[in-house]
Amino acid sequence: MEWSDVPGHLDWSGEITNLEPKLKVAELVAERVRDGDTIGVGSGSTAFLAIQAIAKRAKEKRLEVVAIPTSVEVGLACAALGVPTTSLVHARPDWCFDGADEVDPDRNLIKGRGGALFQEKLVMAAAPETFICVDDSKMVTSLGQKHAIPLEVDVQALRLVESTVEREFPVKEMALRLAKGKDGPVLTERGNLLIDIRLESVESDTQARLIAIPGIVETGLFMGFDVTILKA
Ligand code: ABF
Repeated sequence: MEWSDVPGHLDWSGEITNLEPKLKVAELVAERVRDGDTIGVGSGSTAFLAIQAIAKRAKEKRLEVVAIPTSVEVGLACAALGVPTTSLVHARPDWCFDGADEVDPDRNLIKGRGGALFQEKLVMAAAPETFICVDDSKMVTSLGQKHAIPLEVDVQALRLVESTVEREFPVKEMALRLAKGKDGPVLTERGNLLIDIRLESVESDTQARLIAIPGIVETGLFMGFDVTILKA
């Protein structure tokens, strides 16, 4: 399947990697749906396959579901699939599902490769139950092994945040995320920048110390959420 086949997808031309396990885990998510559920819907290819499976099951079994999307992109996919949407302003999810970039043995996560980390964290925080849909490639022994940690940063605070992070953390690499074609920075749905950082190590207080820096709006470290890992 090409990502360009995905209804509502705005800007991605690659193939969905590890499609088979992602399809299996999408079915596992769809099996959890009950009539009347309000579901927080994550972003990324695994979450997309899951909402696709949910839409199919809801249609077949005549289940009424409402989605709370974590990005414009997945909101458009919901619309294309005929799944009605609402927002956290109006409703709370009964449960939510999402993908991840890394999962450690304590179920801490790195997320945010797609830049939707702010809304993803809000929806996760609002949901009493969260399912993280991954394949084996996402499992790590400690966070930061494969992926950088995304930081969502206010535009005006870019230089301040860069210098503060350099001073206070053992930074291996730090890069402003650039748009495809590198003709400018990626802007999040909230109009913020993204900085991707690699640290020597991620400690239990790293999230708290990062979020305390003025100008960092949110980070892609999802630590201490009581999530259930769904793995095919
Ligand atoms: C979202 O999509 C992000 O938080 C995460 O970075 C990414 C995972 O994408 P995929 O399922 O395509 O690997 O969940």
